[in-house]
Amino acid sequence: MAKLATWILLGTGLAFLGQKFVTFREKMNASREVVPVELQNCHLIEKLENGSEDIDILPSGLAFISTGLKYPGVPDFAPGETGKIFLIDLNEQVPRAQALKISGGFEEALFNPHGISTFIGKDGTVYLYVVNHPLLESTVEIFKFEEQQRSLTYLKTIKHELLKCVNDIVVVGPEQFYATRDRYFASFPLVLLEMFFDLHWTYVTFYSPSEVKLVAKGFGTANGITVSPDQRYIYVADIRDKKIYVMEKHENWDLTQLKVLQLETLVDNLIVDPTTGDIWAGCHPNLFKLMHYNPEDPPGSEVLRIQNVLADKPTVSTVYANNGSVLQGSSVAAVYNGKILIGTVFHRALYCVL
Ligand SMILES: [Ca+2]
Ligand SMILES: [Ca+2]
Repeated sequence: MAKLATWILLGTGLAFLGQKFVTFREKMNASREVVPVELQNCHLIEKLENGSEDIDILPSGLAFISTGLKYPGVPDFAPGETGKIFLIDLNEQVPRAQALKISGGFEEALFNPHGISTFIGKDGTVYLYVVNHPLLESTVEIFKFEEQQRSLTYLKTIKHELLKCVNDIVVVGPEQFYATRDRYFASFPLVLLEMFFDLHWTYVTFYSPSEVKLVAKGFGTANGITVSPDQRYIYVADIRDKKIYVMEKHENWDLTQLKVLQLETLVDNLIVDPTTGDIWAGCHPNLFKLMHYNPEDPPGSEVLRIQNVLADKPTVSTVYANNGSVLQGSSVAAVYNGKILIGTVFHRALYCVL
């Protein structure tokens, strides 16, 4: 009798794990092959060969790009190289990428930039906030952009108990920002378990020098975050659940959920076009391929444009999709004046005229 009970228990356990694995593969879109959608007049940008995970474009057309991300579970083709912030002027006929020098005593040897966000002060000073993972910890670095010299001056580092495993940030005031946590556990085997068992333990934090608090929780893997042009709504991507949350932002910085968009692809970073309010999303058509990198069958890229996000039926269109033959692991797409810049987690960056 005891033996039978053991077999039943074992069988149930295996069936449970098998079901979890099937669900995990479905969530990662493991069987999905991307249907190509081409753009005209595209070229890969020279010097950006080691990731371009996040992009932020100033109203003047200058784009900041974070490169060289090292992150558990992500391929790394340049193990010895430290991360950098590059600048591209999208007004140029053939935009060139230039690495920004950093002054002010910043420890560049440990620079591992991830999500970024710009903020323009009342006096016109441009600040660049960067999620950094020195030794795989999480900090937020604040730099001042020196436009004449095309360089960054390091100002300060922010660390906080509620700023762990940070993926992206959006700055909403002087030293005030929202940040996403993309995993509960820091070590990669535990992250896999977290995904495998579909835990929803990640969240959004609001940070200011006087108050730090959780403002939204229960995400599978909170990832990209941005704000609407009128500053009323915060958009949060849950990459694992293939969702974009529209959150209402209140005077006390709390967020309440207004609506959720269910998509069919794994959404990474979000950028809002300041002129139209459209959301541009860098997406992973098949995240399984990114996590089990195989150069013979690489992960693809996909860019979505979401128009009228507040309407009953927003328009979602695929602007670009590639099976990895050109661009692998797209994480962000930003537009400026009829041009688009598509960045990736670990691969190259593509520039196209729309
Ligand atoms: Ca960002
Ligand atoms: Ca991201």
